[in-house]
Amino acid sequence: MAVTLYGTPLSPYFCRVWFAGLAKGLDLELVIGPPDVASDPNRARSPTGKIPFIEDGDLLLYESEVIVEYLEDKYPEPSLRPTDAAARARSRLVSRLVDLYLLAPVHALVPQIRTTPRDAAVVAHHLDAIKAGLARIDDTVEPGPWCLGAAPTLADCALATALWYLPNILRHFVDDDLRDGYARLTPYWDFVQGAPVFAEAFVEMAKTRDAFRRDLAEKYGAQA
Ligand SMILES: N[C@@H](CCC(=O)N[C@@H](CS)C(=O)NCC(=O)O)C(=O)O
Repeated sequence: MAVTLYGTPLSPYFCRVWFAGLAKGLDLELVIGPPDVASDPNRARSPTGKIPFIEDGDLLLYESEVIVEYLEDKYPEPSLRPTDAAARARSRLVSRLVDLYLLAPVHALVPQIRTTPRDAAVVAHHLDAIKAGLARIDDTVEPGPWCLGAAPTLADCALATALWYLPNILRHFVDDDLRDGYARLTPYWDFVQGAPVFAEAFVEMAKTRDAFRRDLAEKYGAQA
């Protein structure tokens, strides 16, 4: 029986699990909810009220990083874990940096999107944190061409999806692409957005994003 994954391609956490399934060649059954997560009725089944979560028989599991580790344990081959302990720790470190030092400050900006007037100090604080997070990740990865070498790891599932997601929020605050200008991260982003294994997923993610932006434009006009 297939593992069922709930969420939306607009969520970087959902996409992390989706990408892990793709990189492992797993046939995950996707249950796609509305891009506006607040209106997703499936959230009621998740203990945290958040997506993503998976169902695998009787097991309901949530938290994206825990889910991808579960998929690794259940389906060890092909492995998305580096073989030696130090490299494996670095892969986990990249995922942790993405969660705590990149996506956390990105999401902290969300309440400011439609606040008028915005709190300039709060916005500046979170933008600085995002830049610091990107710099830390840039120091940590070693693309070759995947973010930690010749083969994809769980770090790629976290990082590629977070990098894709950034402009969805940051376009409200900065004109520049904050992914530009890094010695390792920028060429990595160039590589991974063209990686054949994720190509169809990136197309679906862009379609979902564009449809959502059209909805927002109807609702909020120029401020969408
Ligand atoms: N740490 C969680 C974060 C999940 C998360 O924040 N999901 C968002 C969508 S991107 C959500 O469901 N938000 C709804 C809410 O917080 O009410 C994970 O890694 O799965």
